[in-house]
Amino acid sequence: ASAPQDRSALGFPAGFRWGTATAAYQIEGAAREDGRGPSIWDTFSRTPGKVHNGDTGDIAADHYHRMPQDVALMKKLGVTDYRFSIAWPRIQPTGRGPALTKGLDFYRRLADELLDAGIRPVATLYHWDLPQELEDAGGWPRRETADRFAEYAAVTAEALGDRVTTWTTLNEPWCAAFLGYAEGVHAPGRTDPAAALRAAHHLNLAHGSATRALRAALSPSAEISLTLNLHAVRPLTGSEADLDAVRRIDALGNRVFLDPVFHGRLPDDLVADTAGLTDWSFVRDGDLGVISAPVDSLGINYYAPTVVAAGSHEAPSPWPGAGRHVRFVPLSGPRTAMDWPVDADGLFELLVRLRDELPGTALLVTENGAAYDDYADPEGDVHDPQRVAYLHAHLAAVHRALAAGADVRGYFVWSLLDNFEWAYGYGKRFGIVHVDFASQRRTLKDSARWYAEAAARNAVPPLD
Ligand code: GBH
Repeated sequence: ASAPQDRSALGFPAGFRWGTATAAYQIEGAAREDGRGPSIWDTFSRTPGKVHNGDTGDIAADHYHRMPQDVALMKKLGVTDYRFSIAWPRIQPTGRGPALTKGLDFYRRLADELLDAGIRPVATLYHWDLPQELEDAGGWPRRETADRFAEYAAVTAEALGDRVTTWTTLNEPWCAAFLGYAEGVHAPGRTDPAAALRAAHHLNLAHGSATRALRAALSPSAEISLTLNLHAVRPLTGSEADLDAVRRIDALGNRVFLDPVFHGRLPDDLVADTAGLTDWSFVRDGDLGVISAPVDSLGINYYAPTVVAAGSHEAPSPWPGAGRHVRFVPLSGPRTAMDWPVDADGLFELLVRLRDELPGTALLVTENGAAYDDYADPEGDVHDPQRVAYLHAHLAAVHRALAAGADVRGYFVWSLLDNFEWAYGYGKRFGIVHVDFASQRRTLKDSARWYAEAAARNAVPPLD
């Protein structure tokens, strides 16, 4: 279902940002160094049965000790931007109080290395590593966590704002709230749908309060953003019942964040659909005004579309209140090693929707990529033709969206390095750079060379 194969290169607008992305817990390791406190992912991954193979992020890709080498790799690839996350428990080990100099120093050095290499640092403040003490005090379902986040944002931006001018508050609050507190497959592993809805609101509030703090701490030209994993939801058929299933998943997967942040309102249908779980009285007067503080761009993470029909699915589920109304329909066709379908049209659909719904908002594809089983030839070169094809198809979809008038400013491949893939541990590899986790040796995959060519030409090269 994709456009006919274009044999020539697809040119992108001048200044298009070609980035790579990572997250602190997935690559840094050094979990007990320089005063870093425990996060909910340390606790979760060390709990037997939660993560594939008992893997943890204790060592991960050892990026904390190999950061200059990893930046040198990106310089070699010629990327313009690097999206990384800051580990909150390196800055405030308990989620409160003064910032640790050693923690800030690591990210200062990272930013300096990037700037020296001509790469723009794009810092995400929260990619899921909540300080454990804040979870013990109630976690995201508790309102105070949003206040703590705004303080963390302020101290971090004050320390790094001279070097880092592009900031993202949260990565994928949907995952933090619904995989973490409703389905329980991510930290902290709770299965309480009502708590997950509270978490979603407090993540929105955290985003808004942090945006306010960032504006106060940063120069007026700083770029402030939020990254959402928006769902490209499609109905199985055009029936009214299937369209209602789409509406429900769109509310719980997309509008629960888009409407408060961009329109200062809660979706009425979401409130109605979840009435059996909560009355939403945790939303206080003024909250929606805080949450809708203007942002400079929206980050979208896209992997695969979602097809739904009227029906039901079992608990625990990440979809509070939708269990008796929605059935998830597996898409046929090729799949990645995650068993996620490959369908670049979903990315096009999302970008065109945002073109229409959020005119004037710059868009960034802050994550896109695929896990595949790579293979090394006798010379040790790592080949990943399926990843190259995946990236090609999705960048072609971005190109089509640009031609259709979507204001897409950049694309960040997930991920620079093979890393700790959350509940899947080290079993799934998303990197364009292979990591041998025994030796910590990095090897460019074919996809890295292909992506470097795209960045160099500012165009997507044809597949051969
Ligand atoms: C991102 O989350 C994370 O930000 C990143 O840290 C992570 O490593 C990366 O993706 C890869 O997983 O079953 O076909 O409906 C991704 C969130 C939510 C995307 C579940 C895929 C299911 C696809 N994911 N979703 S499907």
